[in-house]
Amino acid sequence: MHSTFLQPSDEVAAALSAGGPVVALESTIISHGLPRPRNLEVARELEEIVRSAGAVPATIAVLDGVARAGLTDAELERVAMEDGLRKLGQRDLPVAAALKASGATTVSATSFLAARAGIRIFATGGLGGVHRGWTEDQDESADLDTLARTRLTVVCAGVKSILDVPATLQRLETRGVTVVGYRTDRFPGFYLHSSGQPVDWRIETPEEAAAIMRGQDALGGPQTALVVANPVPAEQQLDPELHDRVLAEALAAAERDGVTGQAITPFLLGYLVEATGGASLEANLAAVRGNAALAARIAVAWAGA
Ligand code: PSU
Ligand code: MN
Repeated sequence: MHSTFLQPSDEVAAALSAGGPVVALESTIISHGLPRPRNLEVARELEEIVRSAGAVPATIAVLDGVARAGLTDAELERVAMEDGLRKLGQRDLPVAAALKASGATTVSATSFLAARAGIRIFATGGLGGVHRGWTEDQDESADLDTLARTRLTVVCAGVKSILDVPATLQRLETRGVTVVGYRTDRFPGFYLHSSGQPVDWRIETPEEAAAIMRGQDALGGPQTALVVANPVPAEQQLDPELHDRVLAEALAAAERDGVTGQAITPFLLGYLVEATGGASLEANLAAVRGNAALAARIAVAWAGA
């Protein structure tokens, strides 16, 4: 990719060349995953969380055909508020570049761009994955494929609970993506503290994450990601009974309205926010805040290593 397509901010470029801690943040959660105007507050808050833990935030988005890593406040506002902003997966990036389009980047596009920029740690809410009903429509997020061939650490609250979580975990295993639970033996459930699925490895500290990253590099082999699955605290999770009931309604509504493709994830998340009276939003935000904080601590441990 030509260097003029990917432009880190001066602050991010300086931190990277000094070997300092940097955390990539994605923008689709801001533009398509959260309601306005709260999304803009959240975008700013996540950057602040990263800063207060001693790392430099690099929110990634494509603006007028240029991929930026590290946004000004005016650019952050565009991502949060601009109508018609596209949702860009990795495969959409060359088109956005060629057509000078603007768009928010998903986990797949953000991971790809972060790695290209030299950023090793990335925080998000929940990964995309294998959708329920995949035997019918083969809908599997490009997030999984990118993580199978990108050397990056992503801190997340598991995968979105709107997905087929066991199938997604199987795919991560098949594709060779390393997964560890952060202070948990259960894979997190995005809005829920636990998905009910086990996770094979458990770590207790950011330093252990950094040590695994060194191990990845020392071993060589395929450039796979490390997923650090960090659950939302149990006291901030969505009530599981409410979650299950409203999610069933949301899935039925998506089916009835014929929602498919890129629209399905924003549709389901939006439905949950409405139907839980904002409770799912609070759980989602608690998860993302925790992930940004942990990612910053891992970045600090990694930079000091
Ligand atoms: N995490 C959240 N909210 C979101 C997302 C992640 O808390 O909206 C976004 C990410 O950008 C992820 C995308 O890559 O949802 C998955 O979309 P799809 O299922 O269409 O691949
Ligand atoms: Mn999809």
